[in-house]
Amino acid sequence: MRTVIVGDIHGCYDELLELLEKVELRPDDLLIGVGDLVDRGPAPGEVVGLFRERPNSVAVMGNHERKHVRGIFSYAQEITRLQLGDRYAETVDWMRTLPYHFENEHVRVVHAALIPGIPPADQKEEILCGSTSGERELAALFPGGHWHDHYTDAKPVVFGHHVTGREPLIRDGRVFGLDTGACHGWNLTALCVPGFTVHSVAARADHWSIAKRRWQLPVLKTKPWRDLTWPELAGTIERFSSATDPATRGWLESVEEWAADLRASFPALTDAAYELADGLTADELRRHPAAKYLFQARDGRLDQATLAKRCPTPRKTAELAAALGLVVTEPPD
Ligand SMILES: [Mn+2]
Repeated sequence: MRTVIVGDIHGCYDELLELLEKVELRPDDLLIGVGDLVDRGPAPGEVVGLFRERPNSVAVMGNHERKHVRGIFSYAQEITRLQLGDRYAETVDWMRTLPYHFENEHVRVVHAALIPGIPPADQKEEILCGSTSGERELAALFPGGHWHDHYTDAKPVVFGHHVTGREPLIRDGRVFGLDTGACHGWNLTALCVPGFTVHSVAARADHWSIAKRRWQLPVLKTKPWRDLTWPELAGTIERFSSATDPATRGWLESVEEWAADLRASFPALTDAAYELADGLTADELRRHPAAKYLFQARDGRLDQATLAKRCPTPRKTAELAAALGLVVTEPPD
């Protein structure tokens, strides 16, 4: 029985299958993923499925899993959420159960790092998995160097997290960095112990570059456009302004137009409020859904600036417009 440890897989399922074939993985071999099973690559669900369904398999918590567990959504996590669809919530529940380190008689495995000389069980999760705060702490502890430069514990340590290049980082037969950038089109690497042999397969594509383009429009469509404030809305459009795909560009332009139309409706809304306030009795004003604006209009105190302040989002603007009996444009589908 061997222990087969695989570096950051990041949804590269075809490469994982090829690698496991190459090492001739047997059912009684223990398979360990160093973490970052998901994000950036094409098939996170399949990778997770393999680790969950195969007996003798362990996945260590990576900083990418931890982001999902903590609900921290950057673009890569938004893509994974869409890729997993209905299975997303349940997959994240599984991620919650992942250990932050693994150890047997041959090796210890962590996703990102550990402080030499301290047992993994006594270390901070942030450091083990390489979260942003853990990285900061490590950088302060080892300025200008790496934690593993100082690793002299007897038991070999295996990790991923930092891409070491196309080749793994191997030092003194005791330090094994296995992230060889599979999701960036480089290699997926495994270490087999107790022989400590290293095996790699070439990635089939620069998966992350492809995913970034391919999922742009679907991710954009999941943004809560109606509930973003005007500055947030402009900022979101700005963040995607380098999109080159014509469908994405076209869609962003129609969102921009929709937002501009809504904001251009403030004078018309103000006018409508004055007109309505003129024709209604005090009692009717009180019962009106736009009562507070109508009372201000009746007293001549409603101006566009006040109205704009009360309409910080598209939804608020559309709701007021509807209350005042005006039709405003709908956002693009
Ligand atoms: Mn990674």
